[in-house]
Amino acid sequence: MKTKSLTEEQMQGYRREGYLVVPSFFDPERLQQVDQTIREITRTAMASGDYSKVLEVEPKLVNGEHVPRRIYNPFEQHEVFRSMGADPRLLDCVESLIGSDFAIQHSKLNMKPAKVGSVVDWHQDLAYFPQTNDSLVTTLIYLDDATEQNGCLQVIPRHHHHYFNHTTPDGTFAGMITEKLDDGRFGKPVALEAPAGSVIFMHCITPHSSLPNLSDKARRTLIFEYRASDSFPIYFGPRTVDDEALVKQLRGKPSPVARFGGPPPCIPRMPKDVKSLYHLQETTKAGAAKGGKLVAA
Ligand SMILES: O=C(O)CCC(=O)C(=O)O
Repeated sequence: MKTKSLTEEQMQGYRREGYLVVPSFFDPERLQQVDQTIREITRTAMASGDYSKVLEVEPKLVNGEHVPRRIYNPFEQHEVFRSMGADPRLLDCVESLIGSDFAIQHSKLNMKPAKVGSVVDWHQDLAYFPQTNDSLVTTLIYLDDATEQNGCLQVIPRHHHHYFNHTTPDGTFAGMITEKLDDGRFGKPVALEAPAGSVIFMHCITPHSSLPNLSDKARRTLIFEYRASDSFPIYFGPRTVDDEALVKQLRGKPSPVARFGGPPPCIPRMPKDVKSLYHLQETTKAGAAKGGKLVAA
């Protein structure tokens, strides 16, 4: 099989813009396997009576039924997802971006089901989990054709060297950017439309979001996060310990030393009992709707 690591031009584009789209990276047969696996996992979880360890559902019902919005930790849950997250061609590309020693630290599958798929508000991933440096890349694999209509990913290019504010006025972590982004100061968001099988390589500080899916087509995205071996988590509570239990070295060696780099990391003061990004962002917006402020006056 032909190796498909990144070209110099693609790497430069990633460094400059903070993201890179590689269209149709995975072929339809591979996507078919993933589709089958998602159906099996969903069916089994929903039939079990307690799906909450495996997946999270949309707040809105579809035809009176719960529909999943996220499958947790797919890399842990099934060999088909593991083989995708450890695919040698994908890892070659990751290696082009963060070097030859790296681990996978997190995975998730966002389902964005037709009609009800939840919004994801603007945020920067590294604001959720501070690290000693910013040599982390997220790969987002579109499992369906993604368009603006079904809520494709949007990014704000060239803003991966600084953090936006993610706190409410009392300093609590909001899980979303609380500064005004739409007044032209930061440029226009770019909607990343691409066919099923495409991969987006996104820097861990790139601001991104996606609109709700009001169309009649799902927009599922399988997400893997990789980090250089010398990027270590900064402890900010028991959540760090839980997250670290999932980290697996995929290439090269673990590092005996931490490297410091990137903008000074923000330390998120997490509210209690946060279940997911969706849950936290919804809680923040509900607080603002009740009269709380999102942004300091
Ligand atoms: O699925 C999406 O549209 C965005 C994914 C994302 O940013 C997240 O889950 O952290």
